[in-house]
Amino acid sequence: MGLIDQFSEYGRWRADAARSVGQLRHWLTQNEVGDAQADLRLHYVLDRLQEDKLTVAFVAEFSRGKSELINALFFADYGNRVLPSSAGRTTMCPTELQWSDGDTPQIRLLPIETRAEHATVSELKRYPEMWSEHPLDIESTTALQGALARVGEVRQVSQADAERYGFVIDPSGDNGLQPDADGQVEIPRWRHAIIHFRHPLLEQGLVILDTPGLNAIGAEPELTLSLLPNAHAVLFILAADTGVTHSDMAVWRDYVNAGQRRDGRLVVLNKIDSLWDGLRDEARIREELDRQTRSVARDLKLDVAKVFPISAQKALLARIQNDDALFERSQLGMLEHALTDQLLPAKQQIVRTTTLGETDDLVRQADELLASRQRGVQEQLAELTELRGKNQNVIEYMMRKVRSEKDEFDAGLKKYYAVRSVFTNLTNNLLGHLGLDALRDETRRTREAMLESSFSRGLREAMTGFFKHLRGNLAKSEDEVEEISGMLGVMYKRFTVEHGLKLTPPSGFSTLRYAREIDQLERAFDQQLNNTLTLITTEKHTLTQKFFETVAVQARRTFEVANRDVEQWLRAVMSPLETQVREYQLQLKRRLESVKRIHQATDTLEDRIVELQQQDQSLTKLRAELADNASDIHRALGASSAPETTSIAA
Ligand SMILES: Nc1nc2c(ncn2[C@@H]2O[C@H](COP(=O)(O)OP(=O)(O)OP(=O)(O)O)[C@@H](O)[C@H]2O)c(=O)[nH]1
Ligand SMILES: [Mg+2]
Repeated sequence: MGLIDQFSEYGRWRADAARSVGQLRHWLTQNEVGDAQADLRLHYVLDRLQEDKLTVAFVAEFSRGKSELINALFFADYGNRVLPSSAGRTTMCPTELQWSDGDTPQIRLLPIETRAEHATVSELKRYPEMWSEHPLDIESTTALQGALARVGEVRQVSQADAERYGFVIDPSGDNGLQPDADGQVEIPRWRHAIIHFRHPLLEQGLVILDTPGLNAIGAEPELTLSLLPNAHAVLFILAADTGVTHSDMAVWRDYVNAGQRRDGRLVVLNKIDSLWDGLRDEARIREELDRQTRSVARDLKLDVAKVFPISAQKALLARIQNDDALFERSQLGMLEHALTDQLLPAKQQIVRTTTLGETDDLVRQADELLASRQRGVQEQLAELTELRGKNQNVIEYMMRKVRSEKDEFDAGLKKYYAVRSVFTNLTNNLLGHLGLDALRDETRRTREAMLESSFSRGLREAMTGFFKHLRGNLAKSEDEVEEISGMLGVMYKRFTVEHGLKLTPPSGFSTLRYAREIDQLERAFDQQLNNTLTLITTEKHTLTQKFFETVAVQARRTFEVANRDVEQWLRAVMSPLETQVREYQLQLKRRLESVKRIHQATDTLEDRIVELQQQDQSLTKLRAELADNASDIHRALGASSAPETTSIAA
């Protein structure tokens, strides 16, 4: 199956999953089993299923064929090159290709001048007025090519301006931009491009990130600190006619291999057609190709199976001309397989696990509620059946019994409310440490410290302090989470043992994930800092501050997620207990009333028994429907077993 087919299948899979989750949500509301909380959680699950993006980034030194490979993989249907690809530097700014419902076809360009300010690209995405927007004419391939060629536009500026935008100048041209005779340098006109383009793959949530060659990459820290580490797959491209050069190695080391994650990284050895010189025979060509592939694997310290020799240009040509033999020879098919085999299943597994984590939990809660309702009904039935033919005295005894049970429970409730206020205090502490206010203060402090220090040691100290502070806050949060967990555990146990509520012990929560993200961010930052140590001090300063702004945005993202997760966890651990306590109170009241009524008129006893039997049956039916809903979701997501539910005799 081709990439397009696999991806549309993945899109259908998500749509099916969303449909089944939607059904559960509808059913819970209709039967009044869920609460507002559960509804909100399912709403988030649906949101996530609907706008699930998958980013594939293409990274290489200039002219290795990134844009050509994107054309061959995704845009051959247009019968021509869609993205500009030519000798020399073509793509001058990072370019995202994407499509969401409601978009109009257009190219949005962020002027390079915005680099003079502190704002990062992801922040600027929220301000449309900062971008230059141009509609795309998708009917005409030529018009489309013309519009997309804008990602290659350049400008001449003074050296001072170029430095203000974070570019490095080097008169020799080896380690930076080389000034021309008039002292001007050429820089990209745009800082970032977003192309909204309707394409089956992009509609399903694929985001393609094309990047420019090394020099331009080097100046935009956001790529290395945020865009690339967050991509689901990174394709690193080399060319067979140049081999692995020094600057290829630098790109690999600093931009592809820098982070912790090694999965989803594929190496492409492009332009293998340069070996088809018409002089060598097939066997010799194959030998040469094997040799090159092995040597690339050795240089990059990779398994040979991770290196894919291809010809992007011939693959594009073959697809346009429907030439199967040429496509076969281009070997693009193997790269496509690797992409679909590794990328989609891994992504699908994550979506599956997070979706089921939520739905299974909610189904279990709903079933616990129904089960406890049913237990209540069955107990009443048993009591009333016993009462058949018994005299007033016995009924009075029953009433006293229920009353004393109720009193006991009320006493338990008092303790529960006391503990709950302690819980609220602990929660406030937790949110204080994890909160965004604390983070904002620390970010401001670090930024000021960096501005004041004039030596690289000071810069480094300020940053080390920043990361240490964040980790400290995470550690404190972890302690508070533990305290809350412990307290809840005791409370859950009390209600289970003393009052017979059926509660699954609360699940734990760990901040380890966020601490890891912060560690990774610090490592990436250190790497960046080491790369800039060779620069003169003023440049180092501006660059480091730019890095820091990106780091701050990434850190805030991590903390935002941590906050959302911890709030969801707090609700998830509290709400089953609250729901069950409320439910139990209601049952006691109902039992008391029913015995009272019988006390007043023993002749309604038989009617009441019939009524309870009907309630019991309809609860059994509801629980079966709920289980059906859950299995539907499991089936749609392609997970084998249905979730466990409490079994009680119906
Ligand atoms: N022979 C041959 N040439 C190729 C192949 N793939 C790309 N090229 C050529 O290599 C040149 C550079 O290709 P691009 O796609 O522009 O490379 P890029 O990596 O996007 O380069 P920048 O955008 O400048 O960073 C173009 O002239 C392509 O036609 C290939 O498989 N074989
Ligand atoms: Mg390009």
